[in-house]
Amino acid sequence: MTGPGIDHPRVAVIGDVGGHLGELRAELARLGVPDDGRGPLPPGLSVVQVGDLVHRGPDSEEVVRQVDGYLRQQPGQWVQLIGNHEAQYVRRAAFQWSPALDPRAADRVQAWWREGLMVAAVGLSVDGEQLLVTHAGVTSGFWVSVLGAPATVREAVTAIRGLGDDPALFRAGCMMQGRDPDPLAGPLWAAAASELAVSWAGETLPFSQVHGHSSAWDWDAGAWRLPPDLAAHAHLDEEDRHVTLILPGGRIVGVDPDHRATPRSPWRGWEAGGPQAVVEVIR
Ligand SMILES: [Mn+2]
Repeated sequence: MTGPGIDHPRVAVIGDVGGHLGELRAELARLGVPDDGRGPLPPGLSVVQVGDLVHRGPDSEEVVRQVDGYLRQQPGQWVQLIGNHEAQYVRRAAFQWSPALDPRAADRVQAWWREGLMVAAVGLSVDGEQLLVTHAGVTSGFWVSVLGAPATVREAVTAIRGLGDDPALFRAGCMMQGRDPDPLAGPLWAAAASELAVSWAGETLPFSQVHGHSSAWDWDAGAWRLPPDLAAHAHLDEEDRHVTLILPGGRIVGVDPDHRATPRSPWRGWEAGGPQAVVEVIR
């Protein structure tokens, strides 16, 4: 049953938090979490956090502690995706980051992965639109060559989770290698413009996607990182700090607020649902 006054189902996809506890709590408070965003998730609200919870800001350990509470106490309402910064703690580190998480927080992140509380993909169905949510997005090359071109979000989620610890999942692209775009950059690393968006140019998306990690818009330069033919189909939402690329078959929504050592403002999660909406989380 849904309707006014009832806690209707809704989903919020929260972008890269980067260790900014105050930013996470402010957004959770806005979504209805009591005690200034420290309390339990309210009925009806599901949160998907796209990964990169940690590292850039000052409070990574406390961010991990709060999320650990949701994953342990309200696992049906918090979906934690793995980002390249969490991957540092579940396998051999791909890059140097200082300061690293303290051992207790690192152990928690490792346990999330081991216990299946942190995953690489989740699906959403919102009023019939199917959206795949991953940290960095699934490129056309990865979709075909690694996943076998699944037609539905449900199949894509199953295929990505079935990869387990396969190195293909963790394959870094141009952001690590610093050179040409890699058509097989994995969904923890694909660069939003040169690897993700460009890979789908001229293709038909099998389904929509939501991702964090990086943005097709350069917030500092105030310019698209996209070639002009793709930029013509891209939309910027400066209030929410979202970027949407409309392509045949669906859309690709980027929700990374691009927090650095200092957080960006304003920003918001990407929300779906409402009194009339039909929302399903596809795990
Ligand atoms: Mn990332």
